[in-house]
Amino acid sequence: MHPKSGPSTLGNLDRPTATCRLRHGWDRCQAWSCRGFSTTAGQGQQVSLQEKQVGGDVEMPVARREAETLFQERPEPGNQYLEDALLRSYLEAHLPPKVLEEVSQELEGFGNRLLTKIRPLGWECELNPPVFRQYDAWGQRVDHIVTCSAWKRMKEIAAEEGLIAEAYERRYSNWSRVYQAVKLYLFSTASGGFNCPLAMTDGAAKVIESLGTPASLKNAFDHLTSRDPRKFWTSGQWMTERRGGSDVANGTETVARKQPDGTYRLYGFKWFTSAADSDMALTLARIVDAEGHVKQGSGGLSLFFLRVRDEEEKLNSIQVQRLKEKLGTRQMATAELWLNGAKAELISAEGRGVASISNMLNITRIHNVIGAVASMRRMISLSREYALKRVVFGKLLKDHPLHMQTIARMEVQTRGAFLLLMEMVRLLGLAETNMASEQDQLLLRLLVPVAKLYTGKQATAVATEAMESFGGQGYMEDTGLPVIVRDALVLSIWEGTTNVLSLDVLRSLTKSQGQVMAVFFSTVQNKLELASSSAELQPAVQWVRDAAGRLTRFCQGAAAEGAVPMELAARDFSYSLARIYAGALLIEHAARPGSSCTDVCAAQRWCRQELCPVAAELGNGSYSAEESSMDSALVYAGSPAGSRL
Ligand code: UCC
Repeated sequence: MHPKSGPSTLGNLDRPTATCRLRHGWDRCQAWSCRGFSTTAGQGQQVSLQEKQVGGDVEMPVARREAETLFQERPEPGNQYLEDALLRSYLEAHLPPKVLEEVSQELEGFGNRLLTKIRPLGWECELNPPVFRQYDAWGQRVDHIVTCSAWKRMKEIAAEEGLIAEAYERRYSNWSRVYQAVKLYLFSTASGGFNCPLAMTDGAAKVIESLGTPASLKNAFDHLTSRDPRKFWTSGQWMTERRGGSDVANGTETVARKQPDGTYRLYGFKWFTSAADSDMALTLARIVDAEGHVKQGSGGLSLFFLRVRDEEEKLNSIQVQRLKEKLGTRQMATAELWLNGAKAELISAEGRGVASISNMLNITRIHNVIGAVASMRRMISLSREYALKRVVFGKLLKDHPLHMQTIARMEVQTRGAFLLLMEMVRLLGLAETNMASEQDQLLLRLLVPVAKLYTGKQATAVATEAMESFGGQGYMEDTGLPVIVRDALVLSIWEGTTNVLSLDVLRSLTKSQGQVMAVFFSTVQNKLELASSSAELQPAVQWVRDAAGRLTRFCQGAAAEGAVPMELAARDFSYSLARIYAGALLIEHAARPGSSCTDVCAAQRWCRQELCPVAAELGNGSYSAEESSMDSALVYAGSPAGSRL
C-alpha cells in the first residue's frame, strides 16, 4: 500500500503524530504530556496506577483509555551533522583547520535546515509521487510528467546548497569533493528521492569537464553546476534499453542519424530513464554510416548530449511511453521513452561511447555509495532514538543487552562503509585537482566498484535489520521506515548489479595488468603501520595482515589458473577487497591521536569477521569445475531444464 495522505511519525517531524491528531486532536495530546504522562507502551504499564487516579480527569471510557496506553513515542533524531560522531571525527582528522572551521559551521546550519525544512518536503515527495498525463483535456498528446511542488522545491534547494556546484567550484581545493559528499550524505534520506537526479547531474558535469568543457557544452555545464535555482539543470543518463542495462555493448539498439548541420537525430527506445523530468540527458547510440549500416558491439557506441525539451517546453521528439511501477524510489519519475528523431549532439569520439560514459558511471556509483551509507546511518539514528523511548519487558530497549548488540553490529558495518566512502571521495578530490599519484588513480578505479557493490548489500541488510528493531511499527507504512528500506533495495541493482560490478573489479585488474593489486596491498600495509604503536589494535592489525596474505596467495594462484575460476570467484574476491580495505581504514582511524574507545572497538569488531572469503571459498573448492556444475544442478533440481544440463 502506498501512502497518499496523512502525516508520518517520522516524515513530519514538525507536526503532531497522526494517531494523536486523529483520536484526540493535538491539544489533547499536548495536555497529556503537560501532565507528565508518557504514552509509550511499556511505560504505560508502569504508570497504570497513576492513570487510574487521574482517569476521571480525562473523562475517557476505560476501554479507550487502555488503548491509549499502547501509543508509542516516535524517534526524533536531532541535527544529523551534530549527532554523527564518526563523520565529525573524520572531518577533524583530515580537513585542514581553516577548511574544517568553515565547513563545520555550514554543515551545522545545513543540519538544521534538513531537520526543520528539507525532511518534511522529502516526505511530501513520497506522498505525492509523479503522475503521467499523456493527453490534455482536448485529446492533444502532451506526455507531461507532473511532479509535486515539494519535488520542485528540492531542485531549488539543491542549487542553493551547491550540492553539485561545490564539487566543481573547488573552493576547498582537493577537499571540495569530500565536503560535497558529506552534504549529499546528510541530504540523501531527507531528499525525497532527489538524490537520484543529483547523482546523474554530477555524472554529466563530470563527463563534460572530462571532455575539456567544449564550447558547445559550456552552457550545459554552467547550468548543471549553478547555485542559482532559476538556472540549475538536472541531467538524466539514458543507458538501459529493452535488452537490459548490464550488457550495454550488446543491448543498445538506438541509432543516430547525422543531419546536414552536423547534429544527429536519435531513434530508439530507452527502457529505464530515471529522473525523466530532467532538463537534459547523456545517452548512447550507434551512428548510422553513409551506407545505412551500424557497427555492433562496444566499438559501435558513441555518446550524445540532448535537451529533453525546447525553450517552449515542447519535448525534443521524445514520447513518454509510461512511468515505471517501481518497488521503491517512487518519489522520482522513471520512464520508458521513445526517441523519435530527438535532436542530439555527438560529444565523444565515434565508438568511444562506453569509455566516455564511464566517467558518469563512476560518479553515479559513488553517489550510490553515499545513498547506501546514508540509509544505514538514518536507520541506526532512528533505531537508537527509539531504544531510548520504547519500554518492553519492563525496561527501555536500550537496557536490553541483546538489542544493543544488534544495533552495535549495524553500527560497525556502517562505520566501515562510511570510511570506504570517504576514502573514495578523498581520492577523487586529489584526482580532480591534479594531486593524485598514478597509484591513487588506480586505487580509485578499483575502490569505486568495490565500495558500490559492497555497500549496496550492506544497506539492504542494515535497513531491514533496523526496521526489525522497531517490531511491528517498523513494518507500518506511515512511519516512513518502509520507504527507507524500499529505497535502499535499489542500491545493489541501479548502476550495475553486484555481479556486474564484481566483473568490473576484474576489468580494472586486467586493464592495469595487475598493478592495481600491488597498490592495494601497499596502501593497506601503510595504513596498518600507522597503528604500530597501539597495543590494543594489534590483534586487528594481525587479522588484516593475515587476510591480506591469504588474498595475495589467492591472486598468485588465480593468475596460474586462468580466467574462468577468477570470474567464478569475482564476487567473493570483491567482498574480500572491501573487508580488508575497510578494516585497514577503521584501524587507521582508530590509531589517530585522540581517537575514542569506540573507534578502537569498531576496528576490532570489523576485523573479527571473515576478511578474506575468497580464500576460504577456494579452500572449500567452490571454484572448481565440479562445484560449478553442481551449482547448476542445485539450481535446476526438479526443473525440466535439469535433465538438459
Ligand atoms: O538498468 C538500470 C536501471 C535499473 C533499475 C533502476 C530503477 C530506478 C532506480 C533509481 C535509483 C535512484 S541502471 C543501468 C545499469 N547499468 C550499468 O551501470 C552498466 C553496467 N555494465 C557495465 O558497467 C559494463 O561493465 C560496461 C557496460 C561498462 C561494459 O561495456 P563494454 O563495452 O563491454 O566494456 P569494455 O569494452 O570493457 O570497456 C570499454 C572502455 C574501456 O576503455 P578502453 O577502451 O580505453 O580500454 C574500459 O576500460 O570503457 C572503459 N571502462 C571504464 N573505465 C569501462 N568501465 C569503466 C569504468 N567503470 N571506469 C573506467
